[in-house]
Amino acid sequence: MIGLSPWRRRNATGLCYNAGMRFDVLTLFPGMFAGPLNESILKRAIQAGIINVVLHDIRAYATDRHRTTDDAPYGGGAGMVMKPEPLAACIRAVLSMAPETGEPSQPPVILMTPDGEPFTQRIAAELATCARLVLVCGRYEGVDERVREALIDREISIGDYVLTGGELAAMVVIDAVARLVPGVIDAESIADESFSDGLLEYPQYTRPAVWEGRAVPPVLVSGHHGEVAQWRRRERLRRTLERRPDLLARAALTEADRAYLRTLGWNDPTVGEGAEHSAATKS
Ligand code: 6GU
Repeated sequence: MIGLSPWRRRNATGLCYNAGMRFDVLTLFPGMFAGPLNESILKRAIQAGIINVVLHDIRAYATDRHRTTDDAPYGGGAGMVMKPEPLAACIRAVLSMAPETGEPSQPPVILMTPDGEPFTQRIAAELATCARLVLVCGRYEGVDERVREALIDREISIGDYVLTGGELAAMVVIDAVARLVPGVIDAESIADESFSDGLLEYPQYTRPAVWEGRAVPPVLVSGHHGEVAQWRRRERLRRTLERRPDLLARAALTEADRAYLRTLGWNDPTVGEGAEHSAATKS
């Protein structure tokens, strides 16, 4: 285990954030985590002591000779269910492991499961304010419901498809949360990115200026910072309208944004009879 003292600070906005963060992962397959944690940004953050990932093998908490962790479902049906005893013993053992210093409360215990709450950037940001998270990876057809009732605080899914287990989903959560922990990547990339303001990203280009006959948009090499900013904003709006029009309803849009979107055929929900009616009833 890499030593790390999770402690909390408050920034100017009064929000809690961490100087470091610990993830405890409970899994039957700890080997699945070696690849993602040993490359690139997560590797560097772990080496720097900014994040700490502690893997716990649920099978080590099985007490029978065969170290059984699953059993057939009551009522019949296909597949196997994770037995309550080894999983509960593992969760309780992890919760009893004293944090190194200063942690104010018990960490949330989160079950990775396809019937959980859909994971979003908003949830990633919320989880990134925790000093410590406990991620439980479900396997087989599911987890005994009584363990969920007794020991699980929250259930998260990473999308509407079925994985063979929660391990890849836990890695997705660790990756999305870890990059929001101060010091893991530079703050500017976070502030700038898709989803933080509800719009998709603008297209990016790097050298050469012409590649296989395709030129970079001239505005980007013009040196006019104001025009570059306007072009990028419009590209974000155009892309979001084309690919994810559902996001526009919740995006932070200026009047200029709305005017531009209308030139692209967007149906502005604040313009028209419904909006006029609600404005009239409010005043
Ligand atoms: Cl968290 N687990 C599994 N097994 N499948 C999933 C998932 C989680 N999220 C989406 N599909």
